[in-house]
Amino acid sequence: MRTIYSEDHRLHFPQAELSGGQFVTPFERPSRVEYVLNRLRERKLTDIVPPAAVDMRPVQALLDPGYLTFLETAWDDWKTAGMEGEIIAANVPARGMHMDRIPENIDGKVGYYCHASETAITRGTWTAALSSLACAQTAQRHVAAGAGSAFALCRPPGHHATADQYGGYCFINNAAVVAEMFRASGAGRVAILDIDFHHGNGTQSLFYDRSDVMFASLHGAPQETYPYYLGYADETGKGAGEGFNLNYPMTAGTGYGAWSHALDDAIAKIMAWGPEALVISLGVDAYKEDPISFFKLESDDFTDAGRRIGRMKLPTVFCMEGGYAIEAVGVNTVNVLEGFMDA
Ligand code: OKP
Ligand code: ZN
Repeated sequence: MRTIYSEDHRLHFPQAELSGGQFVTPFERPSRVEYVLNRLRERKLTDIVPPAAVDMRPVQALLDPGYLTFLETAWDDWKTAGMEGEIIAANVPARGMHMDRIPENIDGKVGYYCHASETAITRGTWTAALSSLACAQTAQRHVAAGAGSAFALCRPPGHHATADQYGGYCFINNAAVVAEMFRASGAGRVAILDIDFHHGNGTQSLFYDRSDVMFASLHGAPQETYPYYLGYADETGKGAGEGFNLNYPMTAGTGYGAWSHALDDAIAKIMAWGPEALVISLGVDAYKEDPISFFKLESDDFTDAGRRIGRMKLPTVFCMEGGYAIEAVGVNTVNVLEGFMDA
């Protein structure tokens, strides 16, 4: 399986993340990717290529143009306004306030376009987010051209980003753009399966009223973990999209028995629908040692999960999402890919 990778991800590394009332080194840091690259090479998965130039057309169709302009210009506007530090949202439109009037002041704009203040924007964030997107797009073209599968080593991740909000370390929803590109390249039905520990709220929101893209997510229950305000099992889609959104929230301590049961259920429902392409939001933070998550998967479980996904025998693009037990991220990620190829 080919990996698409750009070193431009390094341009996004905020000094700090707000966590538990302290500023800490961000969990989502560049070294995560180094561990994945090293493990790929160790396992002789050495077909690692840079992405082609990003194509903004499918992105503009899916996301809010004002949001994209905001991301592109936020750093300059922030500095022009005399701000000393990195961009962190301090004010957000809350209950009882206007949800649809965009402030002129950059500090206000930041809150309008952000849903979680742990995520900072830096000078290089936009370039890094575009390089992450470019990896996903190049992987999609490779698979649409008949490759069978590809691994987009995306960083920063994407599944929490909506049409007009960043947060949860995500800025542009790579997996959603890939699904949209599969549709544009002729696939009538596309499934997105999100196995990251966190609910893919951004992906869900982007396709919630659509019947051409099915979204299934296995994740920590929103009562207990980020993103807190979305990801319940009764969110099944709306309008034409009713029945095309599948959430599998699971409680703290969930191990591979219950998790793989949910995975099998999601896979069965996806296969019964008959999609022509599959996008995997590949986070490995369901791992037992993950510092910000609470599932109990072992490294070998990721191989088994990859095998189950491989048995779907669908053209598949893997988009890297989370995983913060840094030294294990490479092994766990590559285990999924090897299980997939071994199916
Ligand atoms: C992104 B992805 C740490 C809290 C972190 C945000 C988690 C974002 C996860 N104190 N909250 O889905 O792996
Ligand atoms: Zn996650």
